[in-house]
Amino acid sequence: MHSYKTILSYAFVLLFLTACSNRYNFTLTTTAKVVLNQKATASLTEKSGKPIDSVQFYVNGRKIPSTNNTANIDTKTLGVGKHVVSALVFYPEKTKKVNNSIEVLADKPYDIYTYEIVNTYPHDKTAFTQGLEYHNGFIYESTGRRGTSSIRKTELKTGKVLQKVDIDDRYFGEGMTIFNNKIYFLTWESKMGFVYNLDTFEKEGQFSYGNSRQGWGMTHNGTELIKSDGSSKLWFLDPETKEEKRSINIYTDKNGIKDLNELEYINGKIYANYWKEPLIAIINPDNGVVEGIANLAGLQEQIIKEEKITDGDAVLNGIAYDQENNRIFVTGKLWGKLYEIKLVKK
Ligand SMILES: [Ca+2]
Repeated sequence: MHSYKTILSYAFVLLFLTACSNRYNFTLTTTAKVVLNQKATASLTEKSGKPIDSVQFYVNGRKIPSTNNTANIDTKTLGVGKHVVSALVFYPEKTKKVNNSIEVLADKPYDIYTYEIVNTYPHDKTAFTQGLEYHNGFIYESTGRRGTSSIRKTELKTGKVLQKVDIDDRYFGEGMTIFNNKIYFLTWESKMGFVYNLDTFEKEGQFSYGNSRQGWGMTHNGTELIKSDGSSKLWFLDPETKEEKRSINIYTDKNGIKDLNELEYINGKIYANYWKEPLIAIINPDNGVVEGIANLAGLQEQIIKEEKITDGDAVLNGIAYDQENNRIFVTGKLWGKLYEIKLVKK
């Protein structure tokens, strides 16, 4: 005779087996890595072929068309970078969401550029350069670190600081750009940006960040402010509302570029220093593809040697462009020189 306990354990085993046979095991398969403009797919399967009523597919939360539990993903519209792919599965009396991702890489390798020095100018070697911009014959610069953060207007030829506003010690200053006679300035971790009058350097307003991580570099394309946040993303802001309207991922044909920092918009491309590297990425703003990388390692080595710089953070950081005379200026944090350079394709 079976004991009460044995009958109970039989019942549990039976219950477990029934539950297993009813359990659905979904797999969302995606093209893991794909090249921009190439086809990618996402498809949903159930391990033992159990009946599925229907599946809806989403990329970055946006629904895409599908047939027979499979969807084609348009990489051209998505642009480069990592994108979230989800499938919402409808099966007898239930729904389940399954997630995966795809990574879209640039469709061609980047060009390599080297540099030629055209002119050398003095630069305040105590300036921890975060933002650099040329405007109406002057160099405007923002500096960082708590206690030494500032915005300044300097004379190109002498490096002399003509006008300066010190930033409250609470803030670590970051990048800046000039748009419609205003200076837009970022702080690092405070999730706060400030707006200054270009002529008087008086503070006129402030704004908080949206989904971007932090404040790093800034430039503009004539209609939108462009902001880096130390990730591989660039954000486009409405200058009026400061709302982050959209973002793009910055990728080569192999990987994303992290720690994007000081920015400059030059002839329809975004030039970006990235933190701790003596390199400038030349980016297509339409799709985030890195089309070129300028290697300025020689320039950085030269100044570190010349000025016996020991601070490990004294890296290349600062790109300014004089559109009228087609001049590119670069400098670095705590560098005593500012260079006019020409980039030469290798
Ligand atoms: Ca700049």
